[in-house]
Amino acid sequence: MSESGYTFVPLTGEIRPGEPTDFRFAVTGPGGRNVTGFEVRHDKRLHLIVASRDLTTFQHVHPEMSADGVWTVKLTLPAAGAYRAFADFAPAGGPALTLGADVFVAGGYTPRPLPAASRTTTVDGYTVELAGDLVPGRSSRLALKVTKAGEPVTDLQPYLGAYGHLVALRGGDLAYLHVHPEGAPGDGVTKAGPEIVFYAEAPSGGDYRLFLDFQHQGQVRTAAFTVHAGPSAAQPAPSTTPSGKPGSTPSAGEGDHADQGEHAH
Ligand SMILES: [Cu+2]
Repeated sequence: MSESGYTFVPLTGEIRPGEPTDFRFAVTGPGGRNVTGFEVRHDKRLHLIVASRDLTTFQHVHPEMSADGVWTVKLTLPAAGAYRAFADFAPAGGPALTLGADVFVAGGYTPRPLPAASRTTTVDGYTVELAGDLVPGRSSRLALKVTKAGEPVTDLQPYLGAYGHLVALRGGDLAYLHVHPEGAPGDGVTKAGPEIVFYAEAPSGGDYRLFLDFQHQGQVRTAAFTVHAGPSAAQPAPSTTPSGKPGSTPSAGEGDHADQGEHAH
C-alpha cells in the first residue's frame, strides 16, 4: 500500500454485502498530504481495480477526485469476505504506481477455489479465446480473440484508448502484473478485433487470473480466465515426503466461469 513515499489510504469504514457504498480514499505523498496532481493515463487520472480475495469477482472503475484529493466511487461488493483494491496512477512528476489495500465486507464467508485453468471463457454471449502462455520471468505475448455466435468480432470499440484492457493477478497473493497492449486504435496497424494482443510478464510460476475488459456495441464487458505460468501444477515437488500422502485433489471450479465482474461507470 506504500511505495516511493506515496500511500493508498482507504477512508471508508463498514461495507455491507450487496449495498452500494461510497468508497472513499486518498493518495498521500512524501510530505503526508493528499496528492491532487495526477497524470492522465489511459484517459483517466486514476484506475481502481477491486477484486475479491478468491478472484471470483472483479471491477474496474474510475473514481472522481474532490479538490482536497479525496477520491470517491460508488461500489457494490457482492458478498461478505476480503477484497483487494488497487489504485493505479502516476502522481504528477512522480513514478507510475499500483498500490493495494485490503477491503473487508462483514458477514459469513465461504471461500471458493480459483476457477480451473482454461483457454476459453464466455461473457454475455461472447466467447474469448486465449492464445499464448504466461512465462515466469520474461515478457510473453498473449492474444485474446473475441467471437460472438461463432463469428469473429471485428468492430471492437476503443475503450480508455485501447481495444482491450487486461489485468492479471497472481492467485497466491494477488500480486498485480503490469500488462502492455500491442498497438492502439487509430495507429493504422491495429485492427478492431477479433484479436487483442498484450505483453505480460509473470514474476513467478503459479496460477494467475486474467481479466479482460473490452467494449462492443457501446457496452464494456469483462472476460476472466485462470492461467498457469510455468511447470504444471500437477508436477510433484522434487524430494518431498517419501511415501503415502496423497496430494490434495484440487477439483476446483465446476465449469465456473460465470464470474465476470460488473464494470461500473
Ligand atoms: Cu481504468
